[in-house]
Amino acid sequence: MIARDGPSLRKSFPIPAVRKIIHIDMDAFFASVEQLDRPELRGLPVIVGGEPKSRGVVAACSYEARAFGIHSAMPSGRAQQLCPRAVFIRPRMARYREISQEIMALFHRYTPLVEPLSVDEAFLDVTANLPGEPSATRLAERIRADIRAATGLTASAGVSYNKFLAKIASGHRKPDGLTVIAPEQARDFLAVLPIGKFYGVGRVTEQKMLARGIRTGGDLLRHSPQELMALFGKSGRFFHDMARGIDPRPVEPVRVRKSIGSETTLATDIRDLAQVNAVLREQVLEVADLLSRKQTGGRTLTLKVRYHDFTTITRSRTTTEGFFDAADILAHLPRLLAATEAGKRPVRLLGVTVANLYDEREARQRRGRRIRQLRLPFMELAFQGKK
Ligand code: DCP
Ligand code: MG
Repeated sequence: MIARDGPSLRKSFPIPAVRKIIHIDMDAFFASVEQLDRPELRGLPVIVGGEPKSRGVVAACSYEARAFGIHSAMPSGRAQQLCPRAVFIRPRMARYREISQEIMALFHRYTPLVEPLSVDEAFLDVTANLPGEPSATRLAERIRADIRAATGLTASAGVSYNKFLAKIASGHRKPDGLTVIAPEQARDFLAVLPIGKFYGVGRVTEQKMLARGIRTGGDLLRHSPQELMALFGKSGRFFHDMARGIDPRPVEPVRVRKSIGSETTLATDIRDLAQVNAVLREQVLEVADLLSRKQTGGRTLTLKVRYHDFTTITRSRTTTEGFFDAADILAHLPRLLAATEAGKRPVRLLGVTVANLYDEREARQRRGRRIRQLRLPFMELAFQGKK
C-alpha cells in the first residue's frame, strides 16, 4: 500500500501504519463572515458574489440560501430567481483572509503538520499532536470549539486515517458537524459514495464513469486496476486504491510551494546547443507532468544556467496567460535560452522552473478555461503568432 510509484509522493516519507487525519472546513465561509459582521443578516438567505445583473456568480451562500437550491458558482441571476429576497453582498477578500489566517494559526497549536487547501479548509495530521491527546475525535471537537470561540464561526470536521476519507467526512454533516470514519467503516462508507465525490473525479471523469455504469465506490471495486488505467490513465490506479480506502498522500505542511521545477547538474559540461536543448526538453516534460499532477500552473517561467566556472544566471518571463503545460513553456523557453551564453560557454547545470503558482481555485478555473479554449486552436495560434 505504501510502495506507490510516482515522484509526486514524497519518496522517503515514513507513513505510519495508522495515521490520524482531521479535515476542517468552515461552513458557508464568506457568507458566515458577513453574517458575523452584520448581525441583521443572521438567519437570512445571504449570497456573497457578483451582482445578479452583471453576469456575476455566487461565491458563497448561507445555508438559508441553500434551502432554495442556490449553490456556489451558480449565476447570481439564477440565484435571484430562486430566491428573490436573498441579500447579495460583494466579497470582502481581505476580511476573509484575515479570519483564514486566524484559524490556520490556531491549527498550528495542535500540530505543525497543517496543510491549507484553500482559505477555509485544511488537513491536520494529528497522529502525534502537541496537546498529546490520543483521541483524534476529541481533538477535532476541541478545534471546532476553539474556532468558534476565536472567531464566532462554525466549522465542520472529518476524522479518518487518510486525507481523502477525512475530507469526505467533513462534508458529511455540514454545517457545524463532525464525522468520524474509522478504518473498519471505510469500505461501507465508500461503497455507497457517489463517484463524483471521489478525489480527482471532476465533471468529465464523472461522466465517463457514469457512462460505464460506475456510479459509486462499490461499482469501482468491480474494476481491475488495469481496466481503470486503460480508461483513466495513471489516475485509474489512484481510483482503484481510493475505492479500497487507500490514500497514502502525506499531509504536506509546507504547502507554500512557490514553484515547480526540474534542475540537473550535467555529468559533463556541455557546450553543444543541441545537447542543451535535449536536456531542457526532458526538464520541460517533467515540469509539465508535475504541473498537471498538481493541477496547477504558474505565471513565471525561469531558466537557470550555471556555467563551467559556477557563475549562475537566470532568465525569466512572466505572462498573463501563465504556464500550464509543455507547449506553454516551449513557446517561451527558446527566447530565454537565447539570452544566455549556452552554446558558447560550457554549461554544468540547467534548470527550468515555473513559479508564482496560482492558488488552487484560480488554477482550476484557468485550467478549465483552457480546456474550453482548445476548441478554438486556430484562434489561439493566431494570437500567439502576433506576440
Ligand atoms: N468560493 C468561491 N467560489 C466557489 C467556491 C467557493 O469563491 N466556486 C469561496 C467562497 C466560500 C469559500 O471559497 O465561502 C470556501 O469554499 P467552500 O467550498 O468551503 O464553501 P463554503 O465554505 O462557502 O460552504 P461549505 O459549508 O459547503 O463549506
Ligand atoms: Mg467551507
